[in-house]
Amino acid sequence: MMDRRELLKRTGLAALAAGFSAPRAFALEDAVVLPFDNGERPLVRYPQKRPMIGLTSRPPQLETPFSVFDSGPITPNNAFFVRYHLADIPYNLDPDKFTLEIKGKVDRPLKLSLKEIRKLPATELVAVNQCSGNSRGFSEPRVAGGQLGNGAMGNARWRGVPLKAVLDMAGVQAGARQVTFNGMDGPVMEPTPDFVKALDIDHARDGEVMLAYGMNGEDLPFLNGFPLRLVVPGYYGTYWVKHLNEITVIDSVFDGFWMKTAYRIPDTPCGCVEPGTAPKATIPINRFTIRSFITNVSNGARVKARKDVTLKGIAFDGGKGIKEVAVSTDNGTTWTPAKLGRDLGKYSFREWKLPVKLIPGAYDLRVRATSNSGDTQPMDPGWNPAGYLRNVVETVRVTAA
Ligand SMILES: Nc1nc2c(c(=O)[nH]1)N[C@H]1C(S)=C(S)[C@@H](COP(=O)(O)O)O[C@H]1N2
Ligand SMILES: [Mo]
Repeated sequence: MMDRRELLKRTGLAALAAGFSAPRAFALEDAVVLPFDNGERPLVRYPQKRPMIGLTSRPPQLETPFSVFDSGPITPNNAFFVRYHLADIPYNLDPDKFTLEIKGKVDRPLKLSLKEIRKLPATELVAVNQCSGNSRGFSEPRVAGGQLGNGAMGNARWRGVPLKAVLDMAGVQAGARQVTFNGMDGPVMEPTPDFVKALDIDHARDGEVMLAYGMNGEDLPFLNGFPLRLVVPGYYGTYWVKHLNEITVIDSVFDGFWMKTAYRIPDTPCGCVEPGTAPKATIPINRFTIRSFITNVSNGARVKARKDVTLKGIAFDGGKGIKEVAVSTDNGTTWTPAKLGRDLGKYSFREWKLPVKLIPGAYDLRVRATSNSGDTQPMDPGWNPAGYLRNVVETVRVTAA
């Protein structure tokens, strides 16, 4: 017998699947202009999402309108960005038939249903998910890849089970070196490599890496990985495999395309190289660089002169936690510490605010965060061929009048 809730859930999913296959799924509502050449983007509407900045439609890639980040430290599910590589997305998956397989160098290979996973002891963690290519559109010289503004990031409260718990159930064998993660999406054409990512075994068993089914108190939105995704706190989104159904423990270093060739950064202290040059050696991209943003005023805004104007925004890093956020209104000569908002954990956005009083004139407002380990943001952007790791001190130009 199917109860009412179950029925609603199923019909809801069917409607969702229909929404994705209907030609109207990609409807142009309006347009936005990101502040770089060729930055014109349509605002598009997808199931479970509010109008989002459309980058591509096959597969869907949606950027969060930046104003969303001024509405609080948690990014609403319906505004959370979407990134896919491959267009064969499992729109018709049946959560009742979904299984997660754990195999490879384990004593007891497992196949867990969603129900079984949801019965395991749950944990919650607030963490930022950010695409490696976030802000790539600002790279100078320009680089290939999705030309993103600053909206390929979001912060959510994730709920699920520690990956460690499931690996322990399966019994990782001696000699294990890495764990690979594969989701249900796949390439449309044979030669395109499937999207598979890997973590070192110790990282996979750190107790924080999570198999998440919940996001901000709801099921994951379909486009954010329903019914199960990997959450890798502090690490770039590329590791956060969606529609995750296959985990394999291996005794080697995984050499699939998306680890060995793609998503690599220069093996230099800054992860950057001389603009326009190729790195001599590369490593897989890993933890976020530290970043901060002003969210309540944007370029070209007019603010009241000779009155207290409260600037506010967000900061985050790869997991050391934010120690300080400071603001400069005089081109970086002096910096005033802002007041930090509630601490939602070291992987979360941290809100900040600061009242400033400006005499009439034009200003470059700058914001700079420092982490508990002393890492801070550079005044000049670093460059690498894929436009990764951008964390230059952001500037917002305003006029006080
Ligand atoms: N199955 C699957 N998972 C994936 C991807 C993908 O293409 N397929 N892209 C990854 C990348 S590069 C990013 S940035 C994040 C984005 O997560 P989101 O779409 O939920 O915002 O998903 C990751 N997980
Ligand atoms: Mo990404």
